[in-house]
Amino acid sequence: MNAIDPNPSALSDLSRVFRTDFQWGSATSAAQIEGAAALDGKGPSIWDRFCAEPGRINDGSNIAIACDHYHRYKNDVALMKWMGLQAYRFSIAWPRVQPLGRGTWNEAGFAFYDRLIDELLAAGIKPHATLYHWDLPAALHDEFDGWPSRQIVPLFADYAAEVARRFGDRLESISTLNEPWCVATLGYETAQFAPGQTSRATAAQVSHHLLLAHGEAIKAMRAVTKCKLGIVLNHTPAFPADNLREDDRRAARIDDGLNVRWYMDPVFRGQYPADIIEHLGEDAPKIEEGDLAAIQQPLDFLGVNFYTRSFISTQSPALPAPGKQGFTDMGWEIYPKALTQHLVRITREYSPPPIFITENGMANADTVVDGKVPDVERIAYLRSHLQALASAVELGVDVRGYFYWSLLDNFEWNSGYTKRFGLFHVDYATQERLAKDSAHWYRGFIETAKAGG
Ligand code: IFM
Repeated sequence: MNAIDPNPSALSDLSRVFRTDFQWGSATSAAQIEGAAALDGKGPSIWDRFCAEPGRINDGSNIAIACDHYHRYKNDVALMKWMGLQAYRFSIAWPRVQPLGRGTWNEAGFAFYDRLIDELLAAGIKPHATLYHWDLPAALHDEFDGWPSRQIVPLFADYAAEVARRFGDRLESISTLNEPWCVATLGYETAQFAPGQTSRATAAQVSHHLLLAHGEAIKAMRAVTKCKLGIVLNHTPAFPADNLREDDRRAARIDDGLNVRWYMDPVFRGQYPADIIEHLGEDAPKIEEGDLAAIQQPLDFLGVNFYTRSFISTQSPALPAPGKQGFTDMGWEIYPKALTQHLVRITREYSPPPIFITENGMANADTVVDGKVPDVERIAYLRSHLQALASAVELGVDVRGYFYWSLLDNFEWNSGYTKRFGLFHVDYATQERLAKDSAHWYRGFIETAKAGG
């Protein structure tokens, strides 16, 4: 029974909507929590570099220590077990297991993930690994510019196959990429993320190389493992601010094309959307014969990361998002209804394989009050998004799992440590973890779900 929820019977009705084998989990990524940035043979990543460039990270911080999960993973798995998590999504730092991004493997790096996976399995938690959550080995960037170069494609496939060969029998799933839209657009067009470049043409080429690397990695992994394989895409559905304005509708369609269809169409239909190719004009990527067939590999699941919607206004000044349910500490509108609508839409348009919500969560200005973190906003966010997910399931969407982002407060990329997404509060000075009220709520919800609602 959930001690901090005023309406436990509603919770049990909610949890009953989901399959009995539904996986309730939480997610993190290597660069954001591990620390140990130069330990045991790990090579530098482009994010280690980016943090060292003045002005790139809002609070001037870096990822040298982060949540020190590298040393505290046993404790962190114990926290997951306490919460009753059935699944945990983490990422493997490519430069930890292959410091130069090619050539020699770093056995000490693999040993860390080996210990982590064993610890999770011993706790009854299914491990879901992601191969690329943005920490490219810096050596690949130095040597030939990283993702803008096609040379990276076979190197990523080699790395993927090696991970699959070593861990495929113990992992529940392997995702190739996390949020390629962010890698390409924020890393190479808007310069908010590493490596901080500002060219739309480069970003478009990067997106193509990411997708190609995904396809080649899936092929290489299929040859060595039976583990379930997929990709994780961030979807921010676009809504015209004024449905009666053709400009708004057209702009929303382009936004959707760049964020959703640019990745979904090649992965599930083997083609890029024609309107976006036209929109990019001379900046459209160079695509070689056979590339699209290579990208369109059969997948076992689709990971969807959902946080908010885009509210598209072409007026000047632009109409602001209404935010009737508020905004998160990132300034993102809370709009759970879009989750239902979007899942129904992609199911209808793409007939994807089973879906996992691989990320969903909110940043909140949490503070510790008398030894507790009363994050009522996060409980409301979590509850409303689980309700939206349940509605999608009732409308026929095949969803198999949900991962709250994130287990711990952690390094929020260019926002540094100023944004707290965690179910556990982290005191970065002491590395003490404290279960927020939302962690207690999620624990109660999972307990209800496990008991059959
Ligand atoms: O922290 C990130 C994560 O690394 C990728 N998806 C969005 C999260 C919140 O911004």
